[in-house]
Amino acid sequence: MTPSRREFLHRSGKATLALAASRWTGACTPATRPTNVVLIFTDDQGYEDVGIYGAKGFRTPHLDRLASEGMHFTDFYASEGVCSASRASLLTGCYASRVSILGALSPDAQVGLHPGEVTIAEILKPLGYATAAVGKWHLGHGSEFLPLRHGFDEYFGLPYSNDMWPVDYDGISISGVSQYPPLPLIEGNEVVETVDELTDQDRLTTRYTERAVQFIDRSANGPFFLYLAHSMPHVPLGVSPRFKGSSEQGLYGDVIQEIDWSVGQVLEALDRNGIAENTLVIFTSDNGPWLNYGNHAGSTGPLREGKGTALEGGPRVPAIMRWPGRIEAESICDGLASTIDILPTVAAITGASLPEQPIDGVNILSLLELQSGAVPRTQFWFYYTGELRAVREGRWKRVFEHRTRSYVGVEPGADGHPGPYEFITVPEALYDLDLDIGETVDVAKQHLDIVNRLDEIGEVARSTLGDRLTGRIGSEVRPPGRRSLGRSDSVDHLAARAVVMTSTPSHPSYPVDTGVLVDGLLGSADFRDGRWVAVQGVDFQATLDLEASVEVTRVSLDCLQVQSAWIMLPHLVEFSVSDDGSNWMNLESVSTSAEPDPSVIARRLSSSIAGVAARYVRVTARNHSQLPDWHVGVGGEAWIFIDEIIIEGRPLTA
Ligand SMILES: [Ca+2]
Ligand SMILES: [Ca+2]
Repeated sequence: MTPSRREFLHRSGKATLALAASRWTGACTPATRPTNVVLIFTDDQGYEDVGIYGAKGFRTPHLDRLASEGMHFTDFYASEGVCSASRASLLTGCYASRVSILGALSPDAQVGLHPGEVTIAEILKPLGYATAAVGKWHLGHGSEFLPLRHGFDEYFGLPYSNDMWPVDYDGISISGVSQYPPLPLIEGNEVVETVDELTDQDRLTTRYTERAVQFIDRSANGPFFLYLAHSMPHVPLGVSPRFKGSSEQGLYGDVIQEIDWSVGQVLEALDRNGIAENTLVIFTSDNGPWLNYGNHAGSTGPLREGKGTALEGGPRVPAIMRWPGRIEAESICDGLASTIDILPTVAAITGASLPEQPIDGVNILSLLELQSGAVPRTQFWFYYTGELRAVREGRWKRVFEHRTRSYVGVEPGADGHPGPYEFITVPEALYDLDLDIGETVDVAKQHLDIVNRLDEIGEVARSTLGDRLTGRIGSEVRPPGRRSLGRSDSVDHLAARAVVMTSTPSHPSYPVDTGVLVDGLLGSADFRDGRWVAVQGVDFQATLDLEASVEVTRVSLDCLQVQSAWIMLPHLVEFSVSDDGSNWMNLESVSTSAEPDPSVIARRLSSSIAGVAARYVRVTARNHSQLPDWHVGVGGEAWIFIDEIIIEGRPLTA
């Protein structure tokens, strides 16, 4: 392995830390004004895609200035290499698995950041901070999840990724059926425009910047928190005309140069208002580059793989923090730190209260202040969509065997078109990131004691936050916010707590006890909420024993439809009742038609009868088995998701 520039940075960083610590004697005066916080978050910007980190083919003078006036980090991690998970962590100080925001939420997602989760904006509000979110949100797009519900006074931006739109890779609108609705631009909770063309994408960075600067100008007198989350440089790339062709690299470089200009505008606004001294500015990225986009993707430098992986190129990102008078100029931090540490650090700086619920972040003020020997973060857990793929302690990274996307050995796309992924199994290994930042040499055999210790850390992670690789359920996982189906959460009826016998258990991917069918609780729009019994490609039958005869007047079955997730209403539901368990009386069946319908609904399918004495009730839900012709998954196995079997009537009078 040839020594990389990163290794050089690493070594020089240690020297700088040591030097700085000796002349940094804590002589700073206490801030007389509250500290403002500006958090700039870019999308898919690679570890190397800032001048000071080694960018090639474009320049970032404003980011480099930010670093020269503050600190930049060599070992800083977004929580996961994917958008929604990363953002949930940034704003809550929690690993994404703790708050159950996994992957990248799609426009038909029925979950979002739980309204009870506490964000950076929410810890600052009680202190009188003005708060604004500008740009990409991606933590749920319904008004119940948008920034105004999470502590922000104002919001302007896209609710999810800018490629979730009905436009093809050439920028041409898709004429037929698209997976995606028009891409909304949101002000507050309202859609004010749609982003329909590449020229609309071109304006996003400048429009976000104008909003951010307006907010700073308006809020300069009081403390404020600005969260500026650029949609760029996520594909499809867009750049304003004055930056088009401005870099040697091409469009990606142009886009970064406009983001850099944006950073300069923010810094200028702080200077103009005389508040640079009492403002902490943080710049980082949500995950590594989407490498199969070739010249429309960034670079990880020496790191292995990129976005969508738990190898270093996925979560390790550039990070710069400036806080004049408190963070030494031109300092470099090679301590372990993460986006999840920003919330507790901001809390420590501002005196805000931490959330009452447990979080995973730690206060890294000691790193910012170059306190000698400070190691506020000793470990990092590399989750990806619920899988614990690796853990790090100090210089050591223990990778657990897992399947992953890979960009190695496949030809990337170009000019806005993606190339394919490879999928590989990464074997378990131990890497020494200080000597081998590229994760190339497994040193597990030479360090069995370290392997054992990191395996124990992995076990702690699994028991706390779960692990889909080993089928573990975490004891501290909290649920996501779930979109309401606009109805009560519970229902009272005669079959509550009846004995249930079913033709099949719920599918192993949705391991739900069939007792949920009569627990009086109704499922939400989130089919993963643990309240729906799921079967794929087969019919489902349940027989209830009410343990005594009752007078039944109506039998109903609650069924979910999420066609985009291949969940259909049963095409037929049959009902029958019996008083002795052998003589059955069929009630009227209910059929549904399988028409295209994008709405996520729960339909209660019912059959009424004149009061009949019955102790047993049987419900049979007939599946489509195969998805119909019009469905994108035509011929594939359809799912049905069913929940409560509701028995109405009255007890028999003696
Ligand atoms: Ca991203
Ligand atoms: Ca139920």
